[in-house]
Amino acid sequence: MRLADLESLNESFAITDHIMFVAGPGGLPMAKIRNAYAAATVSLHGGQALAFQPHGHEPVLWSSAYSLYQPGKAIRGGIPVCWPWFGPHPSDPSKPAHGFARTSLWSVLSTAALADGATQVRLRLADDDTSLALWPHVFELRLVVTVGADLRADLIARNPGAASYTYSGALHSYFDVSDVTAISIHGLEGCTYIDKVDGEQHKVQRGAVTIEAETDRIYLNTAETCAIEDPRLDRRITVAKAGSRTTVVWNPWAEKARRLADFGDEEYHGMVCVETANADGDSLTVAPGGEQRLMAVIGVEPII
Ligand code: TA6
Repeated sequence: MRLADLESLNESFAITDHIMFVAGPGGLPMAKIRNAYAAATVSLHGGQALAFQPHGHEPVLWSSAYSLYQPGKAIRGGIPVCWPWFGPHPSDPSKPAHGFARTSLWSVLSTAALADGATQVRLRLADDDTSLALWPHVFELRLVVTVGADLRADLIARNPGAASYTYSGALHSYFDVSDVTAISIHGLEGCTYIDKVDGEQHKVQRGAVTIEAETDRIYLNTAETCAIEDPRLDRRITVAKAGSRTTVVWNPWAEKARRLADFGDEEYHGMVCVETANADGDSLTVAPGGEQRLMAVIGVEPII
């Protein structure tokens, strides 16, 4: 982004002791947030929270050291916005996986220093020739990121058009863990899930989720808060949600990590995705003039 554009962003939206806009890796425009509670980074490329670190804690969100910070490429880490489809396009494999929102440049609607000391930034993405060529619907997407002791992300899908549209998607959150084989994920006990690394079989989760191999599961019919327990960091990362009936757990493990250009061969040891999704049968329809909201609230607490 040109310096003049950054200067304009800061003139309009910077708030002392809360938020300012900088050129991040690859020159991509980013909001740097720092307040009494935490530090965070939100990329305008992709509308993507990239970092969240409450003061006194280790980083909560994970990003790959091999991310490609380039227009048209998704950033590997943070909370990618998968929209208006989750995973491969339902019928056209030539279209980008997880939709186009995470590779588009979002604009800033507003910033605010909230009464409780949190910082809020509101981003917007709307249809253009590029999106219409991929998905023939007018839309307005808003992402509201609120940074306090927790990180809250609200993804609001609006329909300014005259016909309904149906979408799937996710807040595809990447979390930083000490060692993926040392953690356990709670909140999904007893849930049915689609095991995408075992023939899309439907299985039932017995006990907490633990990870010892490539893991790619869509948990169905769950609105539960998940907790990633990480004894080696003496912390529990909580992921609460609203507007979502599916939760996705993913770790690529060694072989898939090696195949991904923007994922270090050994990075899979230190991350796990717990995604707040509208995936599989959890697609949503927005009537003309209507909206749907997907929300995730990410917190961190000691394990006591
Ligand atoms: O997290 C679920 C998933 O759909 C996995 O199947 C894997 O493809 C992952 O998303 C990452 O997708 P990406 O397109 O970002 O490489």
